[in-house]
Amino acid sequence: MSTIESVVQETRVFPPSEETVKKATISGMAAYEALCKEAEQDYAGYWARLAREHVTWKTPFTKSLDESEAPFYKWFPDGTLNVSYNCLDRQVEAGKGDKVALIFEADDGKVTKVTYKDLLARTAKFANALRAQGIKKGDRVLIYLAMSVEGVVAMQACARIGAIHSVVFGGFSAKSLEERILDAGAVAVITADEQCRGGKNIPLKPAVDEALNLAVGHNVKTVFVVKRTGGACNMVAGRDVWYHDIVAGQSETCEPEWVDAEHPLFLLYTSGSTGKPKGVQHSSGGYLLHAILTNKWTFDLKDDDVFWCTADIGWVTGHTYITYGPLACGATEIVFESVPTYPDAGRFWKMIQDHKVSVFYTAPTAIRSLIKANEGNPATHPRNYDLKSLRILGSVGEPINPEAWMWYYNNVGGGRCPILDTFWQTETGGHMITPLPGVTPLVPGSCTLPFPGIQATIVDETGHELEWGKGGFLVVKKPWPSMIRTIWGDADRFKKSYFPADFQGKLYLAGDGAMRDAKTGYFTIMGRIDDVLNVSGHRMGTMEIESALVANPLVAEAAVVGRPDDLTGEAICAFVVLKQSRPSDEDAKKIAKELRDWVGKEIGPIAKPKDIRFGENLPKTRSGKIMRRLLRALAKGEEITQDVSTLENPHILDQLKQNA
Ligand code: 6R9
Repeated sequence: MSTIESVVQETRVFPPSEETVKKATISGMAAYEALCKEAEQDYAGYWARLAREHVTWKTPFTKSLDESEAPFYKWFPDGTLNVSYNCLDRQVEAGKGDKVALIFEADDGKVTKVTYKDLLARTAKFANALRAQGIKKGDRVLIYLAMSVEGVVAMQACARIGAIHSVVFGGFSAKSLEERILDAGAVAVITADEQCRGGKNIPLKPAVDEALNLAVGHNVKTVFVVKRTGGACNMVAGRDVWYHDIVAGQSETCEPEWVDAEHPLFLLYTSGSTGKPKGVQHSSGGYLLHAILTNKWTFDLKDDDVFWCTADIGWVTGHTYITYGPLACGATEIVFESVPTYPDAGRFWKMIQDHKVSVFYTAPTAIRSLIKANEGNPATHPRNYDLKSLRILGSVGEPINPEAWMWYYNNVGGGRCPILDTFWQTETGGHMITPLPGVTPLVPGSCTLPFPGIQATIVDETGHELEWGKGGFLVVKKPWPSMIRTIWGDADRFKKSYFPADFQGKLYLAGDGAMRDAKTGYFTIMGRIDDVLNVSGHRMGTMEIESALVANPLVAEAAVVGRPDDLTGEAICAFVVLKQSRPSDEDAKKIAKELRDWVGKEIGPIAKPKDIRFGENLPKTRSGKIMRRLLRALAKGEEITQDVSTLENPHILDQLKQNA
């Protein structure tokens, strides 16, 4: 049974426990509904009230929302603030200086605790070092670092001086880095000699060197290098500086750059339906507000909580739920360098036990791989660990199938902890549709109801709202503070992608299909409606992978589709036509490996196709269009029962059934 069917047929309901309701900041359905109503009556006023209560402003704003250039909305436009001040100084000033902000656990298990006072001092020193290199407000700084204290410090330091950071996940290749360095017009790169994952040291710096060699006409003047392992590291004189050298002797205080609420805090590149990744631009004030609110309301973060989000800072989840949100709430949080299966599949449970984690946020793909590993290996099963500190669990990145949900609920949460299935996107900045722990009865596989103030609904292709029970396009009817502001350097693409003319330019189009339960109105996400795949919670554009494949000298033509996969949610399946004749057997295997490695180099290992199938041609209509629906059926291994009468070349379907 497909996930969608099993979710739609799901009848189990888990109401919040009395204890959870009592403790929760948003307590009870009536409180939730009151907030939704307030927002419906006056959304600008609702968010303005919250922005005054939760954000510390240097200059208070007088105007909550400027819609004059919609869809380029401006929230709290005449207010000024500094995000790093809100995360760090504010906690120290409130007497939390000695509270642990970060518990860093390294690959080898070594633990480093950093207090708020420490984190502020480290951020100030690096911010001063950035300024000393001439980096200033508005400059773009690219960060290519693994999970580390320095990663958080680097982002916070950029925010402190008003520089716009763009973090690139350490798994992306030199080629991907090059593209982002050029598109963002970065003036500096922050990286490390190597990263440590699963007992291995993996070089990072060589990819930066290669990217800068490739990037013709780039503006990078300085490369800051964190010494993580001390492994061999090429340093280019006059350009590369060691992080530890440059921060030594810097002052531990640094006056923040007070910026307008709309000043860009960061760019984060993500995949869309065309070949080129989009630089999603976020603001300072509105983004920070939602980061704070969702940590306080969805995760119910309290002063004594220990929060752990297992995402990487290279993804948006690591921005909102590691670098910014938890710190702006003054929480203690874990920063984890390693992988869930090292040294064994009990690593997560052991860390929850050791650090008394109370709120745990991870991805369905991690849960599924741990189910597989732990059900086969009783020694690392969660039942062997003391997980009583947990009170709230979260899920993000892709739909969580009810089976994985139940395992997570029973085995990790001991049947006590609500699972918050949070639906959101790089573009939305924070949670959009999610249960709240003290409010929402849970249904496995459903992300339930919108976060208070988010006016989400489902429409048909003309933008008309559909009744509950019908599937359609997920949209948001009103602007909200943490929404994407634009695509860096491509305002036109921003409008076309997110506020299309089909919907009169008024609805935010998420790019996901969804439906609402006919009785409860609960949302179920049915997957992307564009050419974007979700592999292990990572967004990959099919066009991006196709362009990488056709860039290989052997390849004449390629088409990429997704197919369901038990472990990774979706798997990448590539249909390839070579310039030479169609290969078979060993030859096909050899070329398939070559092409996988090629894609790994062009984009990164996460983009390597799982299946590669060779054909003399691709299934095309007589007018030459690739019939993707046939490819999707072939990828799934389905019999072709569809109408193939418009197909130019039916015999190639047989060829494309075979995996190389
Ligand atoms: C935060 C993040 C966004 C896409 C999104 C959707 C999928 C994320 C989900 C979910 C079902 C959830 N997605 N959370 N689908 N249920 N709880 O993942 O951002 O990397 O931009 O991906 O991920 O398809 O459109 P991002």
